[in-house]
Amino acid sequence: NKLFRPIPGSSVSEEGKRTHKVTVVGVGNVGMACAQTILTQELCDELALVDVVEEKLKGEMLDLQHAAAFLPRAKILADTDYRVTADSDICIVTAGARQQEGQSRLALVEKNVSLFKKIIPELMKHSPNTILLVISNPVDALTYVAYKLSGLPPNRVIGAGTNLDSSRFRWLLADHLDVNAQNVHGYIVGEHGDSSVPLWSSVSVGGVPIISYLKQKHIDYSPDTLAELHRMVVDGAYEVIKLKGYTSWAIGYSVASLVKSVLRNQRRIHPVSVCSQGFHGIEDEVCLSLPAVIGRAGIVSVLDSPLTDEEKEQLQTSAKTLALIQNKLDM
Ligand code: 6V0
Repeated sequence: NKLFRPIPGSSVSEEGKRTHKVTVVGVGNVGMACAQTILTQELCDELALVDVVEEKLKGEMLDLQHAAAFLPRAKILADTDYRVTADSDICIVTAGARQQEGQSRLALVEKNVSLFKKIIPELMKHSPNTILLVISNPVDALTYVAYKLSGLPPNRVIGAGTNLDSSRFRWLLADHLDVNAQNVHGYIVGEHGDSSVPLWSSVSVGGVPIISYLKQKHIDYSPDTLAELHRMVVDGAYEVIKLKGYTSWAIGYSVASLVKSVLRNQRRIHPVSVCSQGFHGIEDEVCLSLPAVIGRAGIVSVLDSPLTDEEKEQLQTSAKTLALIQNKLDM
């Protein structure tokens, strides 16, 4: 290549100077939504894709590579061999079975645990210092499985958890109040699924704590209305799956937001699935979502939010539901 020549005497080797490498395992609807959101947000300069279906994998790689003139520069690699993932800063696992219409996330557990037994050791072999970001469902049980199989410290294993549920929650409230969802702060914690818990006591809009505001102004609100709003969050994924067969865009953005917090050391607070034993009276060794500060080290810390007795009780019930499933896992 004689078109470009270095200035004589300069040293321009970029060997070992790569900044960010992200791996996505599973190039289905969710994996590709994550990949494309990460690329458009310029979060990595190397993206490795892995799947077991070779043709689809290569097709997805080429399709993304063909957008090179319209995307920030990134090297896009794909292979069924995990060597392609070497030295990844983050490995996002989206591989596995997904829910069919009406099926609960927990029904997927056995199949996806057996996939994780193959995937996680391979990722660790090639990127022993990575941060694992678990997306496959049931995400809490699989975050626990990934934590156990990887041997990583608990701060380096993150489950996407209720990051998405909380966005659905904030969107519903924002839509109702006709304001921007980014000015609505509210967390859904616990299981990413049917036993999740809305932390109503800490919901605030523009800094105004909503429940105490309503009480102070003697504005009537019925607990049924709040319960209905939470039910809409829980049913959100079922509704999308019924309508289009799978969910993809919102989880893609949720994952890109987590990747950004890690790789840019943003220290933003996200509700994500973490080892929660010891928080809020949770006795079992389970992974479930709690608001956590996320930065370059992964989970920097967990926010010990003051919960009402009712919220604490619901969270402990969610933990028990997950412990029952985890105790039955064949690991
Ligand atoms: P999909 O479109 O069926 O894609 C799954 C992909 O995994 C396919 O391309 C498979 O070939 C691939 N795959 C299967 N086995 C392996 C293996 N051993 N190694 C590598 N790749 C493999 O499913 P979709 O992308 O819709 O969903 C993926 C997972 O994400 C499912 O478990 C969903 O339930 C889960 N989701 C989790 C969400 C969350 O908030 N945590 C949200 C949405 C979906």
